Amino acid sequence: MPESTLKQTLKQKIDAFRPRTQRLNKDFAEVVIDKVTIGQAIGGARDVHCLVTDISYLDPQEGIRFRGRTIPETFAALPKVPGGEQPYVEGFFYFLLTGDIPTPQQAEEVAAEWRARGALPPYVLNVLRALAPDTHPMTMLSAGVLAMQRESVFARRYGEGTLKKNDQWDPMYEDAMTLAARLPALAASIYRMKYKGGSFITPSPDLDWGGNFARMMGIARPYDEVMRMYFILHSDHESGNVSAHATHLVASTLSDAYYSLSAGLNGLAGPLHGLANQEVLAWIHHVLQKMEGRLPTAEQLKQFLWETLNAGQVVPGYGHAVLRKTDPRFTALNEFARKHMPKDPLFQFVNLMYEVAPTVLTQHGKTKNPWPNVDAHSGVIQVHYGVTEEDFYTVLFGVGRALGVLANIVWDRGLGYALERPKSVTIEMLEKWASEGGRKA
Ligand code: CMX
Repeated sequence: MPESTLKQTLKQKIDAFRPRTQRLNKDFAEVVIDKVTIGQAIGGARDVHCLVTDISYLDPQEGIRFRGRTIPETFAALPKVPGGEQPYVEGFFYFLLTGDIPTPQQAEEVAAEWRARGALPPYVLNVLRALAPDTHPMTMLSAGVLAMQRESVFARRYGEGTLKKNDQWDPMYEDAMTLAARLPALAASIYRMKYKGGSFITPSPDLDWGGNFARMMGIARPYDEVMRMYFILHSDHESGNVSAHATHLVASTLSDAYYSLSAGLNGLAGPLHGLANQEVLAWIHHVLQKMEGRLPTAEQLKQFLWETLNAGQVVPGYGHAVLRKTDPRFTALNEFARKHMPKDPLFQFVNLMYEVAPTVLTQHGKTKNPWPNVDAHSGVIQVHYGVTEEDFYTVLFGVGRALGVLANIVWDRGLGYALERPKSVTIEMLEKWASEGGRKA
């Protein structure tokens, strides 16, 4: 395959960045940028500044910026798929990797390359078929990704013993491109296998990545538009979230993209992370069942929220480890729903929750952020367009998240980021340092 504009541009960018990180590592390694507290050591390393990425940055008040651009700025700048309002996901991936807004031709070039690389090998379907029928779709996604590891270009070239450190990004890029290209077919095959009797739909040579995903799911327009937006919104949330961090951590051992993404997806499958979108729908259904199908009033919804909190459970879709305001991804989905499905009863439920839950969570007094995150909204849009199987929702999150974490591990290898290996201490040490008012150098 001839070297694409994307790959050439990426190579120039990596070469330009590499001396900057090398200089920081060599001349400024002792500069103190953060003090780790006992609370951070036992509290999940919150706010410890020890990961580096230029692909996105999450501000607690403002929310995510991709390559310096807010969500609305990103969507406005990217080239749109002809006949629609949403950008090419392929163009977004170009932007994540390079920081440059691609031309429509460059986005289409990636689209053509992903179409060429995108066929799911039959052995992957055999692996999925061998799993027990009640296997969760996230397990199927992770297993499907892992099954393809045998094709890793990175693992093969590393094994040949001739791969220089500065060249490691190249086979990582090749694996990332193949994996990204195949994810729509993998996810749609899981959906069709699990919920539609295993009747698969082939992709079209005329469609982009988002369009082909909708086609292979068997869902008519405007689901393609919904999913382009959805995948972009879920792609990247800087490096510290569990799915991004797990992918980066595993890749830091020079594991290839297949091993690394599979690990990240396993982290996404936790209810405090990506599984929350499934949990939100389950919670809504629980309330509607109790209400015999009627929408609750604000007062009734408050009671349901207190029941959940008093039972010691979290309210899914609310709170965030970094954000301290409404998640702009929630806002983007809400604006889309207001335009395209304003009368949908589940949309009305989401809006009622948005009115009521922050006050209840504030009164409850535990969470540092009583505002909704992306998972509070994403599922009801899926229901509206016919994807009612809520245990599939985290797979959709995973396909989107893959774009961000794959872009990150290409750059990890480009800049030669080190094996990740934080230091652990014992409780006894912490107690000693606590009694001495801190650790003496
Ligand atoms: N409902 C009830 N309690 C909550 C809460 C919620 N939505 N969010 C936080 N809390 C509680 C925490 O469980 C914690 O309680 P303990 O002190 O008893 O352990 C306390 O408030 C402080 O938590 P925090 O510092 O505000 O939040 P964390 O960084 O520890 O956790 C998160 C962040 C997202 C895991 C948490 O807000 C949560 O569990 N939310 C519900 C699940 C959810 O929506 N997850 C999706 C997040 C987005 C994503 O990754 O997809």
